[in-house]
Amino acid sequence: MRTSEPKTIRLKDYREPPFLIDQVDLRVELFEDGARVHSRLDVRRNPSVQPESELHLDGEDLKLEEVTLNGEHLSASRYVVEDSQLTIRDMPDSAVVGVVTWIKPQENTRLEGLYKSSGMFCTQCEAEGFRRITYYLDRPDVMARFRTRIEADLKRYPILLANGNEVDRSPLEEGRHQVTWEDPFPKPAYLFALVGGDLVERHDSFETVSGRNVALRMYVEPRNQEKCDHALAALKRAMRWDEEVYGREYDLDVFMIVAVDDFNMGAMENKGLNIFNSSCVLASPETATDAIYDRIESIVAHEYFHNWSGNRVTCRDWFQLSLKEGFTVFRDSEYSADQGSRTVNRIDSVNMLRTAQFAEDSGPMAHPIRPAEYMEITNFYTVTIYEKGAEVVRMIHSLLGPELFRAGSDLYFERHDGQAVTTDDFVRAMEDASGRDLTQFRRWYDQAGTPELAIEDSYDAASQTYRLSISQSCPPTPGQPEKAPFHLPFELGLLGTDGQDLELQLEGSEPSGRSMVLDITEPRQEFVFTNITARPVPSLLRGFTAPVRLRYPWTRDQLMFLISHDSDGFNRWDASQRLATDVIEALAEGREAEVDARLVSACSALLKNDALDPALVAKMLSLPSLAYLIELTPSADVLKLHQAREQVLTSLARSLRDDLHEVYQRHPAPAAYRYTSEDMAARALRNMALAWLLSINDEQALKLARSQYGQANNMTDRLGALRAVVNSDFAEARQTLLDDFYQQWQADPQVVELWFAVQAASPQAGTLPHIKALMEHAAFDWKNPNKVRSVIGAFAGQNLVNFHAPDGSGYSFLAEQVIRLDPSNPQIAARLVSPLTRWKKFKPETADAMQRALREVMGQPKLSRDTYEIVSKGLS
Ligand code: 0A1
Ligand code: ZN
Repeated sequence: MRTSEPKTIRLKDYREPPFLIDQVDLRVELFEDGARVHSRLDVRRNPSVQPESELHLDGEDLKLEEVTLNGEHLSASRYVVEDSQLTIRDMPDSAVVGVVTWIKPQENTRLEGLYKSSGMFCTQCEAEGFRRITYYLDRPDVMARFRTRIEADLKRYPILLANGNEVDRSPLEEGRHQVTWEDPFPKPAYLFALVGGDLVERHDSFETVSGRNVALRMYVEPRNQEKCDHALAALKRAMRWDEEVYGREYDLDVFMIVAVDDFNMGAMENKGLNIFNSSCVLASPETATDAIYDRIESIVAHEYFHNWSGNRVTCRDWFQLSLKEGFTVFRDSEYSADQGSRTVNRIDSVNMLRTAQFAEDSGPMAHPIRPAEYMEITNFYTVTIYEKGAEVVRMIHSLLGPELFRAGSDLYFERHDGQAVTTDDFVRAMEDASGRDLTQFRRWYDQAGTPELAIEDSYDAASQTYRLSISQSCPPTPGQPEKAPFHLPFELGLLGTDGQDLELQLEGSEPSGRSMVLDITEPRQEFVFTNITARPVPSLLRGFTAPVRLRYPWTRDQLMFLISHDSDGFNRWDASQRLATDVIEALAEGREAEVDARLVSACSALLKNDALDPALVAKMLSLPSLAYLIELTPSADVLKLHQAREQVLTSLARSLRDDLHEVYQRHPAPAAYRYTSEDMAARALRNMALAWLLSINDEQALKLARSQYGQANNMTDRLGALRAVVNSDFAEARQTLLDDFYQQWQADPQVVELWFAVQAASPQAGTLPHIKALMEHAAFDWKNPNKVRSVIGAFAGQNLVNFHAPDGSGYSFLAEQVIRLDPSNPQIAARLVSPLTRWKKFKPETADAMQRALREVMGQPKLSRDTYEIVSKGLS
């Protein structure tokens, strides 16, 4: 057991900083055995708070070499160095504080602060990494101008980068050189970045709406030069989109992107110098799948959009994280929707929200999008802060409509440019610009949990009225037993017997079109629609206008009707998922023995439907994931759900075998790879057909898979074939293709990660002994988060049948790996352990075994604050 509990930080304890920093001058000397950081801070007392005589600067794992005040050495009696802070006594009203520290980037396995990754120096300062570089007021409401001079060996590190614009460079003695950067925009330290390495530079440029020319540069290791085109193209599209949709222009002369292999998260929005995990920015058709292309498109846009939503206007404190993350995810998802199919995009976001965020919201780590407390802030970069945060902004967009929302965002940026603000400031700008009262709506920011909407309806033929009643409730979450009602937009339509949307007219109101948005504010509300000549089929919560669970007693026939007729593409897909879920649950619970023929006929019709967007067809045909089915089921029995799902899959594949072969032939691969919605949809459908056919060990499909694997000119098709074979019973073919794949791609770390993940996530290939063997593989590397994620993360997060093996071996395996990783990279260890904290979702024996594994982790003497927080909350 850890001897002391980490401190809990609370929003209610927020105080303005007692000191402010106007200017930071850094001189960073990079060496082979460490780095010396000389820092000069222009510090002054904050006039708006009670004066304090001591200045406390944050610092971790630093070796302090010197402290000066206004250029004078400070005597030992004037300062105190402790574990995580440097205190300067008798601070004058203003002074230049000079600090020299020595750090060891080479030994930094946490990947926070300054570290080395494949021979290059780089930084990650969000959330509290800057204090691992030098002593500082490391909090987002302290905003300063930074000037950064980097010195290093010219041959090893010809490229030296920092935020802002380059202002000076010169050679130095002993083969060294210096480059100096100046960032004119005041920023919190979490946006600081520095890079030093032997990198190649890809140039491009962008002319902004006002005619300024911005140099775009991408820096990668030489072997990756051919993998930059997609990110650069996406960047230019995102820059234009932000001008057109939000009126936001870029503000520096240069915008830089750097790719690094070792990175804890996806990417980071450092001012003018975005740093990316290689897997989220590098792509070529041969090495990256369509899903990766999409991911890059959205992450490049996301980081770019932060330049306004995050950098120009930043967060006052870390409780406000969703201010920048929720808004920026909303912005990037709208951007992505504008690039391809809006419906398919929405389906992907909702799928992930309902699987991962709803699970988080019903577990021990449930927190509001503006949490009230935390132990370790890096644990709060969650699907709740990001994805639910984005849904909350989306609801404001739906309630206000696009014009007033834009007016609100204009006001927000104008009013708060250069400030560190709160989610409340954001909502207030929306209110002020629109005249709408969002008082009740604000509950979304401080109440956790997923609201449930129970819908009842009745039709009265005599009065030709249709009555809909909507009741809302929200289950308790840790520390919040009772919830007040939420304000949410609820879009709906009513389908007549011919499948057409009916004209909607609420009693006592004017007609309001064929789809309308209701304002839900009360625990229970009733709506009466008039002039309805026959009982309609309701299409509820169109486009998923609110992040809620919807309960309505749909019959399978109603769902079939929606699948074929709903004018809302999202709800068509949703109906297909509800139908499949209902069928799978009935089998798992033993209420039915055979797969309902209606599901087969719905799928058959979809396969033959060439009027619908093939991308939507592919989504509708995808069965709900096991993770989603678990999320829906109280006291889940993983094996039973998995078997029922497999039964549905194989029975569909058997009944539709000919149709699947036909679909496969109807969507042949074009001669050259194109990243277009049309081609991606064809690949999705083709690979889905292949996977279904291989699930029934279809010999002919194995031939198709082998030849697709051999001839593919892109990674989507190659990996699609490989995955289908790996997940089939063709053990020999599986091994042959896996070996061949590794042979061919072993020099490319991103592709090797795909190779690991395909095996680790496979119910067939990813049994525990095989996972252990993968961890012994030469390409596995404990220091590289992507490798850890692609093997251990994929096993515990995606390979649910094997992870939940009834003997509990998956759980103790995971506990062991978390214990092993925690001392070197606590951030990743804490993320890895989280599947074990979901024990309440499972049947009692499973839950017990999961808790035992958690207790094993908890028993470790030196657990990090990161892992301690997740595990201790997970056990409560
Ligand atoms: N702000 C980045 C993601 C990020 C978050 C935390 C990090 O370290 C704890 C690193 C990156 C984004 O939203 O893209
Ligand atoms: Zn972000």
